[in-house]
Amino acid sequence: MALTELQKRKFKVAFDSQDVDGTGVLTQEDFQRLIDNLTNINDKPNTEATALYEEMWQDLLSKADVDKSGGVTLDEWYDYIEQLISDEERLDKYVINTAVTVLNSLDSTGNNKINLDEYKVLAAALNISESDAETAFEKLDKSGDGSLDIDELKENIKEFYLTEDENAPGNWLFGKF
Ligand SMILES: [Ca+2]
Ligand SMILES: [Ca+2]
Ligand SMILES: [Ca+2]
Repeated sequence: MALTELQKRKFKVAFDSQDVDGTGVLTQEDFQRLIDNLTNINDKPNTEATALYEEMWQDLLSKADVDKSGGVTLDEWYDYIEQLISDEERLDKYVINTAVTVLNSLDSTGNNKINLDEYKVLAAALNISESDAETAFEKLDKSGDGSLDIDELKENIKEFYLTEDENAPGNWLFGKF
């Protein structure tokens, strides 16, 4: 199953937001910077979230870096996601891990939900503009109660990877696409 044009567009946005230094390759340095930005909220390092993000990076590298160059190119990224989304069990596990990790690192108030201010920390780390972050948050908050709970996170993450509907809210996970 080949990726659709919409999927390629979205997955490139996800790739570019994680390629912090803009080299066109995802490396340990990009992830270290992302992890630092996402786990040092209120100047308190979150060691649990750090460990989870490091595990995600190691998993990505071991599965996506086919030529063992130490980095993941856009083509390697596309192949990796294509495999990920064609394996329902693996995708479900990935979606849950991602949702838990994001919630764990961003929920500074400890209510198991992410509000707009907390989402903006993620958006800033991923180089999403403030106005795009506001638009994205409004769409991702499907219940419209001003926060994202674990179920909304899981739904949106899964939708981001799977949907072929241009208007699906989950498309906005990494901002404008
Ligand atoms: Ca890079
Ligand atoms: Ca590589
Ligand atoms: Ca909500």
